[in-house]
Amino acid sequence: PGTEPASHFDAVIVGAGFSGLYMLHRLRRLGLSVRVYEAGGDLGGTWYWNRYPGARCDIDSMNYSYSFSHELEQEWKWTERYATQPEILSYLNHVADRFELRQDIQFETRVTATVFDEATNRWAVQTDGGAHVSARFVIMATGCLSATKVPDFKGLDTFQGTRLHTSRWPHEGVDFTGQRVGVIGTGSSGIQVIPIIAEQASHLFVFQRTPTFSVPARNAPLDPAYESRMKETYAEYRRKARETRAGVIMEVNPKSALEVSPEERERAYQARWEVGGTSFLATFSDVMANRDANETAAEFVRSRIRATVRDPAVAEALCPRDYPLGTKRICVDTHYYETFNRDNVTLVDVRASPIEELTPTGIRTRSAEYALDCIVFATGFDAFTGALFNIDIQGRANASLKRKWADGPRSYLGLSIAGFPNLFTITGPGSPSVFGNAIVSIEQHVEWISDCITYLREHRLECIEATAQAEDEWVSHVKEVAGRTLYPLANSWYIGANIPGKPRVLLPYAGGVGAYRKKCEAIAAQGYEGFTLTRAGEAFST
Ligand code: NA7
Repeated sequence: PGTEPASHFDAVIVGAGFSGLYMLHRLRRLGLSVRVYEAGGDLGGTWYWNRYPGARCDIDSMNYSYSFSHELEQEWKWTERYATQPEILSYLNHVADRFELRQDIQFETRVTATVFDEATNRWAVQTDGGAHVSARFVIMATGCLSATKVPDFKGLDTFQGTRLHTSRWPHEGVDFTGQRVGVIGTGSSGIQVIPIIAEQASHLFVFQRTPTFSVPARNAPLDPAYESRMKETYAEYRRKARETRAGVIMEVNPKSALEVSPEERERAYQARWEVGGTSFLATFSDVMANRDANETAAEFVRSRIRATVRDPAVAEALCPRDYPLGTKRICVDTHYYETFNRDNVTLVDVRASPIEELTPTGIRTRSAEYALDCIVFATGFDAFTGALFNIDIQGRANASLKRKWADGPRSYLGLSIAGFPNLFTITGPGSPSVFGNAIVSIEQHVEWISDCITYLREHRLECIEATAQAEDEWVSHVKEVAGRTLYPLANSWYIGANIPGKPRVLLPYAGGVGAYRKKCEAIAAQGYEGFTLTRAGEAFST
């Protein structure tokens, strides 16, 4: 950029989290002019916003990191098995410094609209700061869990105390000492923040609608021997991880949970429970595939809850029953269930007695009123589509993405959308991103997109766009694979059930990270099969 602010870019990237930062790095290496717009005051995306106490990744730190730079992965030192939010944020800042990324990012700027101009084959991009720029390519690195959700409770704005959302936590932190606090929500965010607030608050009320399955994290300082072993074989390890179902290497027991004796089953679950973390799901080969097998794992977790929580009625209320284990993302906790043994913690079952309204002084359920100084919403996100719909995206003939996706998202590979040329989504609906280690998917998407842009340049092509037929086939395939899983049995954000009125569609692709990668590679190798490629003035489909 010269002295005048540039208004034409090769690419605009929306978002400066894990996806946007790596996308910027790759496109700059191709020599493209790039501008990143980021709504937050600084980089980090998920790890910028989710600053609530106890926020950690549920994938272990040696896996939840970039693999694209050998030097980076060798020089960075994680301190714990599961990294905290501040540590992941400092890692991303280190990455930004190391690859000099900041200069192309404009913070505190939200993209409000982007419209495709068929005359010039360019996107016009508008921001809330009043900028109007144009770009050949637009890459949505907006994240699948970034648009926060606060339920539309009656009286929401009348509450006079402090109202917080886990994903919009004040940077200066919050001191709950001496306060009566209510937490609404018991998903991953709730189960992480609840034990910590309980240690500070005079009283904590946990408003639980659906009990969650949670396995212990068994977090610990990173073992230096493990770290050096991993670093010695990192390249090979990462290569193998990319081929797995979930982007992480897990020892999957090849046996069925139903073929072994009850004693062997119990021993196997207990062993994984002791190790901690999500590999509990791989205790048997069919835990995530067969309802009866799944029930044996679910019952094991319930037995652990009963063994941990002293009050039998509270323990029963904490036991999930109405969905298979793992079909809502399994939680990974540190002393979550134990927290309910504290005298200053009360579990409020809002399934039995729903929240009717917020009042100036607290929360009123159907059967009781709770006086509170602070309400923490751990109520999650409008996943996958929320952040995209917050932008007015218009493709050919000013067709709006929101209208196109009214009955559920439609894309080709979760990367590209018919009628929206040169627009890419990273971890978009129809991609496997959130099943397992998101970073593996993010790197794969970014590399696929940058290879695609390289291909267009080398072949002097101006536009790439998914064909309607390829999109239809992908949407059917995603749906067909979803139908073979247990995921549709839960009311989760995976399936849009947490947002009133949202179409019930399994948003991520459940066919596995490794298989998906192979498909994407094959499509590219065949000259971008299923896409229409346009040389200025002419078009041809492959
Ligand atoms: P989640 O997993 O969507 O959890 C949200 C929680 O909030 C969940 O327990 C919900 O209960 C509860 N909730 C939502 N709306 C209400 C209302 N109206 N009343 C009572 N309770 C409500 O969000 P998280 O932030 O915890 O985690 C999201 C992902 O981030 C996580 O899966 C990881 O991948 C990282 P419900 O189950 O809907 O009955």
